[in-house]
Amino acid sequence: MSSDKISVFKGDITLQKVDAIVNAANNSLLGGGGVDGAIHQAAGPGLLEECRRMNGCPTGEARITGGHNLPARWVIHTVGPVWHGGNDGEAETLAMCYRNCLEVAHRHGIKTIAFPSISTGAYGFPIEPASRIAVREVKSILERNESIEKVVYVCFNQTTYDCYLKLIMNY
Ligand code: AR6
Repeated sequence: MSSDKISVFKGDITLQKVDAIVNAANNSLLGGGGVDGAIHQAAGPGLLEECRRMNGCPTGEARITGGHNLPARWVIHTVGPVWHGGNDGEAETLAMCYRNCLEVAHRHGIKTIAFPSISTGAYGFPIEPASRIAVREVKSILERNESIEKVVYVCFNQTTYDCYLKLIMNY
């Protein structure tokens, strides 16, 4: 399903043929479970080697590496907030993840990018508010920035897919 430059896809982000895929990483950038584990698995050991040289990433920021064995040329790693009930600045930090990823993408001339649903797995951010933030932030940047041509939200399960789809259709 797509609305202008934004689309929603159900499946595995590691298979996306886009310029960059986003990784929902942790502060160490040294891999983990969920989408992070899947990306490292598909990219191969070269990704971990490159990540080791980055010295981690603060929450809300983004770092870029090559895609190694992935179809995507780049991986943009961001660290979402851990959900602590919602009064700990989680919403603003999650918004920063999307903004910083698109800022890094813009600086590298990336035109097509795929996002997973950051923070809504192991980090426990509820999907409804998280998807609203994801769509709001991306839309607002695309309105001001002509360089990014396509953003795909890659949803790994039906609930996540339904949430994003509803939001995209209502925009
Ligand atoms: N493609 C797309 N989405 C996926 C994939 C995949 N292959 N695999 C899982 N997801 P999570 P977080 C979805 O837990 O909440 C890691 O251990 C998943 O269903 O991957 O930001 C890191 O190292 C969910 O909807 O990321 C951190 O320690 C979404 O991706 C921590 O987890 C995010 O779930 C980060 O937690």
